[in-house]
Amino acid sequence: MAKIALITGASSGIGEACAHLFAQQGYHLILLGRREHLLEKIAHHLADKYAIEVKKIQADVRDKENINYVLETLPANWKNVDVLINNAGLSQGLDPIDKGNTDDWDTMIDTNIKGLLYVSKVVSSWMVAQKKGHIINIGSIAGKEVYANGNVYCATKHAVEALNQGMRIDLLPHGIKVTAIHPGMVETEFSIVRFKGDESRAKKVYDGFEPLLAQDIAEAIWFAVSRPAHVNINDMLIMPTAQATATTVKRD
Ligand code: NDP
Ligand code: 8X3
Repeated sequence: MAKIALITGASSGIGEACAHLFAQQGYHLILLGRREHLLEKIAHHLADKYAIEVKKIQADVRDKENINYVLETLPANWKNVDVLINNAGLSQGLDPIDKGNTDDWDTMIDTNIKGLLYVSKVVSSWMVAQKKGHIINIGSIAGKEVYANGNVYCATKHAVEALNQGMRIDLLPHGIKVTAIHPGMVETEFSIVRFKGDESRAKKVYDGFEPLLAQDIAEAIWFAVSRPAHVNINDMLIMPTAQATATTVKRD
């Protein structure tokens, strides 16, 4: 059987770009996300175009019981996951700590940290059993720096950075590779989600410079995954050329 990649947050942005690139490389795919109609469209297109098998999992990574259920009830041959891309994540709001919305904080913490952990626990146990695998954790420049009003989102991505290191240590005896990919600004649905559907505010984030494309990040992930067995990329920080730090951007 061809190799299998499980991608969380595969319905848009970086996850969708990874689905395309891994399909092109002949991987079978497990695509996880909440918006089933988007997963369906992507799965249908990729299965047709690349003659691969695609399983869709409509699920919310925050729902621990359901994540355990949908993953553990996969057919045995689909549990031979070679690559897990922990990509599902989001930011909600951009406010100082005294004005933050605590529901938004819960959503970010539950998705970016706890959701990533729920998926990783199940899939890493399969990888331990098969003594191989590669986990890619999508962090952020926000996991390397803290910027004004980024408080809780930055904290979740710093947590991803810590978990990435912890996973690498714990899974070392089992021959499992662990890599963090930390993007700077990528134009996806990220800012639309952060600003709760305010598309004009979201658009302004990328005004006057060329942001990264989701495809740029997918290619970096593929670079990490396609290294020889003795090479692991621990960590990659990838920025638009016009962005020097989280908030230092050269705009026209
Ligand atoms: P998008 O909003 O385009 O994609 C986010 C994906 O995550 C969607 O597929 C969404 O699917 C999924 N998702 C969100 N919440 C959940 C949930 N509870 N359960 C399952 N899936 C969920 O943004 P990006 O592609 O940019 O974001 C991907 C990752 O990259 C995130 O972790 C983000 O933090 C990170 N990142 C993004 C940067 C950027 O500038 N864009 C920079 C640095 C890091 P659905 O809504 O269908 O569930
Ligand atoms: C998303 C990038 O702009 O919030 O992780 O630092 S940003």
